[in-house]
Amino acid sequence: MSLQGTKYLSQCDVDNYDRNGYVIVEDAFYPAEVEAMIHAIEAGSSLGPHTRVRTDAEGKKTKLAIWHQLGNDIWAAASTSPNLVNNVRILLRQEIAFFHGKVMLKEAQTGGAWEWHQDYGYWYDQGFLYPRMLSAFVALDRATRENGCLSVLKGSHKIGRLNHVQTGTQFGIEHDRMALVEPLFECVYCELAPGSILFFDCNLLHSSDANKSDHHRRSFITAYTALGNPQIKGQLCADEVCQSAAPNAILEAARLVPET
Ligand SMILES: O=C(O)CCC(=O)C(=O)O
Repeated sequence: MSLQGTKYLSQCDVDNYDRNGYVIVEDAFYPAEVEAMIHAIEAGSSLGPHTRVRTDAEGKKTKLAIWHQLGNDIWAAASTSPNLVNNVRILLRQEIAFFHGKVMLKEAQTGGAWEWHQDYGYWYDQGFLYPRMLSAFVALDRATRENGCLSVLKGSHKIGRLNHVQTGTQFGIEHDRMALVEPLFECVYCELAPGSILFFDCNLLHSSDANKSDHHRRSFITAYTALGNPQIKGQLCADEVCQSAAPNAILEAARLVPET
């Protein structure tokens, strides 16, 4: 479905999300907003101190920048964009808190894979009691099979949380269990145009291949929890209502909107 302005997910989209574990919203961000985010990545600005490297099973590296606090920059504006947070409220059917945001830098020819995993495989260990959580993957470059778009196992969120083991410097599903699970579900390659969003349940099995193309695959992923999801304290905290930014906040943060 396409947002075309300020439309939100319909009941049919929510039903599809419940059944399949994911839903795609095409063209949710305007090209100028996507360009502003790409520019922010290329300029380095606020991402530098948050950037880490993760290694896949074959030793290939992929970079990501992750933050758990909303600052006062383009990434805070993007993470709280109405297209994201109001649709997350619709999908979770309740008030939400921001958990974290990431910029994924899967570089041309070198960017590594992400092994099959569930986000709740990580987040359970980070102390969240209920899997009432989800991620939103926003394509900044076109995401294709060749450059390592996200693959999802449709409907696999219904299997519940599986154990994760270390593979490279990532965590993934145990090999023997994955061999059993994979043939049970349709694998969908989520090819996305820049500015499109893939919302997916925290128990949906997903992975992505290495980038074998000459084009970067940069994306922006934000994670949210239902507000009030009990959490073991002393860990990463997500317990404040996530406010929605103004519709033009991304362009304002990039100083592309003239002051009046
Ligand atoms: O960016 C990717 O290719 C995979 C990211 C991912 O699986 C995740 O953040 O959970």
